[in-house]
Amino acid sequence: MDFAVVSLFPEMLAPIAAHGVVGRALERGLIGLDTENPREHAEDVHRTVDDRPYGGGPGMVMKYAPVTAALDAARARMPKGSPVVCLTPQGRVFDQAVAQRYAKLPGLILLAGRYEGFDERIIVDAVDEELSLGDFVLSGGEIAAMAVIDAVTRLLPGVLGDAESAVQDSFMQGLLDHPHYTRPERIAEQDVPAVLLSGDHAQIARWRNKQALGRSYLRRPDLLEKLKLNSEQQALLDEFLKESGIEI
Ligand code: 9D3
Repeated sequence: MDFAVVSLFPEMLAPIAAHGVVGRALERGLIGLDTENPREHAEDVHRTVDDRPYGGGPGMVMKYAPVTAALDAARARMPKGSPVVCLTPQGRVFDQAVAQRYAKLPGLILLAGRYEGFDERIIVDAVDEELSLGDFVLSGGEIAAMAVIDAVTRLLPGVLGDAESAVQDSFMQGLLDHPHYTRPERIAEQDVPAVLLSGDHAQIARWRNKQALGRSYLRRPDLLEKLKLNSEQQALLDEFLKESGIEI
C-alpha cells in the first residue's frame, strides 16, 4: 500500500519511517511513503501558502492553489483509487473500523494542515473524507497523518510477525485489554493474580475476558454499548462487578 502525505513540514514524517513496525514495512517494500510540500507549488517569489481569512479574525488560512497543486502532484504518483483524506478537527473521529477500511485500499493521500485551516474550496474540490483524532487541539495534521499510517500499516498482510498478529488487538474485539503482568511475582505487596500462575489456560482466558469486560464497563461504557454482550459475557461482567463490590 502506498501513502502520500501533503504537508508543509514533510520532515516530521521521517521518524515513523525510521522506526518500528512502519519502518520495517517500508524497508521490506510492504508500504510506500512519500511527501509533497505545497510550498514547492507556490508560484510567487515568497512561496506563499497561506493568507488572511475573509471576514477577518485571527490566524491564517491555507491557500487553494498551492495545496491543490500539491495534491495533484501526489495523485499523479499514486495508484488509481487512492482517496484524499484531510486531517482536520472538523473530521469524523478516526477509529479501528476506518483503519480496516483504509487497509483494503491501494493507496491513501493524507492532507495535513497548518494554521487555522484550509480554504473550504479545497475540501469541496479535492478532499474525499475528513478525519480527526478526537477532541483535543493539535498544532497541525502531521501527527494525525502519522497515526493513520501507523494504524493502517499494522493491518496489512505480512507486516506483523505471527506472534504479534496472533495476539488480536483489543480494539479488534471492541474491548479494552486485560491487565498484563511479568516477573517478579510480588512488587511492593502487589501479587500477580494467582490464576495467571496456575497453568490452567481455560481459566486464564476466562479471567482475561472478565477483566477486559470489567475495565471496558468502568472506563469506556461507550465501547460496551456498541458491542451488545452475549449471555456468557454478561455473566462474566456480573461476576467482575460482584468481585469489585460494585452495585449495578
Ligand atoms: C486554536 C485553533 N482552533 C481555533 C478554534 C482551531 C484549530 C485549527 C487548527 C485547532 C487545531 C488545528 C490544527 N489541528 C489539526 O490539524 C488536526 C487535529 C486536531 O487539532 N485535533 C484532533 N485531530 C486533528 S487532525 C488534524
